This record gives sequence, C-alpha cells and structure tokens, in this order.
Amino acid sequence: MRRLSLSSCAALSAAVARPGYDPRGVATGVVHFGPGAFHRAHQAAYFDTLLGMDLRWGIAAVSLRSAGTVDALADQDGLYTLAILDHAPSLRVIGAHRDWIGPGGGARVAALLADPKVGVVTATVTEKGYCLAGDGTLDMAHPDIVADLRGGEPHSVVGWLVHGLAARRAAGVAPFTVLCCDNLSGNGTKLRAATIALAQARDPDLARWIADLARFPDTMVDSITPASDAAFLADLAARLGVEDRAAVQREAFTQWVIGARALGDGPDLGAVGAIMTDDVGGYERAKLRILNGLHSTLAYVGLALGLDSVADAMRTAPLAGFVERLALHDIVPVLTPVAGLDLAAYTGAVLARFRNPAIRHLLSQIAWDGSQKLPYRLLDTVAAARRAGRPTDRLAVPVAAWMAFVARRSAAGEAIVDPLATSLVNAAAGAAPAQLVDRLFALDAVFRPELAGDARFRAEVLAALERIMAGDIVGLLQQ
Ligand code: CS2
Repeated sequence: MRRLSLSSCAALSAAVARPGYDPRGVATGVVHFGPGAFHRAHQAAYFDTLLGMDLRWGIAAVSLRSAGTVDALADQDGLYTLAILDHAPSLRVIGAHRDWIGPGGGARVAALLADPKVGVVTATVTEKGYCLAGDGTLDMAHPDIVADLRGGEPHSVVGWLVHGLAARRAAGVAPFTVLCCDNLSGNGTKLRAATIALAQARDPDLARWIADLARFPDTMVDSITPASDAAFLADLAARLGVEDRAAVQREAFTQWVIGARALGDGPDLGAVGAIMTDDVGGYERAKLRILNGLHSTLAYVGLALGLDSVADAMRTAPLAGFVERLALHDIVPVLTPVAGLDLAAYTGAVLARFRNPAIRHLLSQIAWDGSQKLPYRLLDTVAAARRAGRPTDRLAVPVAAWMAFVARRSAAGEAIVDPLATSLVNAAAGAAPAQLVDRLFALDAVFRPELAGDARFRAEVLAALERIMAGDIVGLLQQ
C-alpha cells in the first residue's frame, strides 16, 4: 500500500481535512523535543492551524534517542493523520513538521537552536525527561546531567536548552521562548530553574543572561491521546487508502493554556485557540489534580479490578462513584479557585470525557511512570488536605492501589515502566504490606518529607492496601 506523502495526500477522499497552506512554503520556527503521540495530536495541531495564517512556525521534530517517529515522518514528507474520536469522528492531515531529526542529528539540532528564525522551543519528554529531583529542582546527580556537566554534545533536554541559549548569546541573538508541555505543576518555572542551574555550573554570566531574558511560561496542556496501536493504524489505512505510520488519535476536546504575553512577537497561539492567561497555575493545578489525579486513580484501582480501559472503569459503578466523590469532596475543596473556571462543572466535564465510548484509552498506559506522576496528581492534594485539616482516607486509596500495582507486577515478574522501576521492584521483594508501605514512603522522589513523616496518612494507605490485597476493593470504594 502507498504511504501518505505530499503526492498521495492530494488523492485522499474529500472528507479528510488537509493543511490549509502549502507545506513546501513553511519555514522552521519551532524546535520540538519528544515528538510522541501527544505532541503530534496536540501542539502540532495548533501550529498546523496557525500555519494557515503565518508560515513562519513550522516545527522541527527532534528525537535523538529513537528513530521510529522521525523515520516515519521522513518517509511521509512530514505528513500524518490526526483522527478525532468523538460522536462525529473526523480525520485531518497535519503538515506542521518540516524537519525531522533522529539519532546522530545533534549538529542539526544545535544549528536550529542557534537560528534566529527559531523563536520557540517546545518539549514533551514526559515528567522524567527533565531530570528533576523529588523537590522539583535539577538533579545534579542524574547521569544525563553529570554527562552534560562534562561538556560535549548534550544528553538531556535541559542540556540542549543551555547549549542553544549559549550559542545565541555568543552570536548576539535573543533567546527563544521555551514551552514545557508536560504534566508537571509549574512546568515552565521548574524548567527555567533547571536550565539556569545547569547554566550556572557552566558560566554564571550565561545563567544571568538566561534569567534576565529567556521566557519559560508555565503551560497547561490537555487532550486525551491513547497510544496509536496496530489496530488503529490498520483501520485508518483501510479508511484512507494509504498507509500512515505516524498517525495519532485523540478526543475532540483540546486545551492549551499559556502564560499571558509570554510569546511576545512569537507565534500567535492565542489566535488559534490557546488560552493566554495570567493564572496558568490555577488551570494547571486543577487539571493535574482533577483530570490526571482521577486518571491515575482509575488506572491503579481499575487494573486491580481486572479492567482494561478508562471507559470500562467508568462503566464500573462503584469506581465511577468513587472518583466523583474523590474529586468533589477531596480534591476540589483544597484547590484555589480559578477565575472563570467552575471546578465542579469542570469535574463533570472531565468525567464525561472519560466516558467517551469512541476512545479506548488503556489503563496500563496511564499506569506508566507512577513514581513521577503521583506527586503532582495526588500527593500534592494529600499535603494540601492535611494542611487544611481535612480527611485523607479516600485519597489514600489510589496511593495504596499504586502500591498494590507495584506488588502485583513485581510478584508476576512483569516489567514496570518507571524510571524508579529497580527501586520499586526491590521494595516489593518479599515484603508484607506494612513493609511495602514503609519502603515506598522512603522514596524521597515520590513522598516529600511532610508526607513521608505523616504517620496518619501512612496508616490510612496501609489499611487501604490490606483491603485491596484481600480482594475487598468494591467495599473500599464505598467510602
Ligand atoms: C494520562 C495523561 O497517561 C496519562 O498519565 O493521565 O496522558 C492524560 O491523558 C493527558 O494529560 C490528558 O490531557
């Protein structure tokens, strides 16, 4: 079967939307690290719309550690299909990627980062990709950071940012704006501090220049994007009549909230639907704690119940009722109100999105990297509830379910996808529930000191874990 490309695209059915511009006339103005499915389904769709008005903002997709996606983009002239899964499904070809750089392409990345026409650097490298310690600052002992401190071609994204900013400063070029598009609270603030910390170790004047001039706005990104599995790609090829190895699928809902005025004379993302606001933090916390907090809860509790997808979990009444109570009675009351955002209505909308029958979003996908996700998604709420003197027993359930997940997978000898996998497997080895809880609470990358020393929360987690292990999950969900 033919591949999707600039020439085969012209022959697609009229029902498939195509770029509203000629991709051949696009300049590269954005460098993106980590062109995984979420980037291709989310930020790239915004830039694709923007290119219809302003041809300066084509994207260079950088994936220096794995070739799969960039090879597929290269074979398809940078084109791929975005399938929107909703009541009325639709297909759209995205043409925003004009450069694709895989392993061995470091010199090209360096040249682009120094190019004055590149005004924005975006990143989706997942929580672990920023090499942060448990307190959210740059982990100077992380192997990639240790390597970056030695010099030479960077290993980490933070290293690349410093490298690129140093080149611009030396050439008298203004810094690019950095948009971190991962689910960390204060994502831009944290990435800015990490970049300055690495620059400081190299050249204090560079660190000061970055601190004074470079913008790292916080952002909130949202769109549910299940991984592109073989069944999706095969079904899509049958519908398109051409093969597309870079296709992605997502729900219709999409949101990108960016610190106001942060983009200056850069891409006008506000014109293509991004929300520009002074209160990104409010949106970000609400999204992380409600949507992502409930997602992780559905994942770990749902997997313990033998369920497969988010929609399946939402069809399981005790679990659906539990996450709703968790949101309304435990998470929302400790969130700071956000102007213009009704948190109860937001919760309702999130739960409706989880029920979307057109999407099969695997719980196992959400369960990845739990050690990195739990702090922002659930443990920040626990800490806030504790400070407010509110109960935390319901919040203990998803934390215990994560521990049960670790125990189950370790006992079965199944891999745990998590940068702390070795520590997790070691913690679970031969451990009774109380030992497992103690060993996992000792991971300071997960449990910050105020929670690690919280005997009451620890007892609540242990009680929930014992019930999960005894098979009394539905009983536990009644609270
Ligand atoms: C999910 C997120 O995989 C996960 O951990 O919770 O990817 C979620 O689908 C997105 O943040 C939605 O915007």
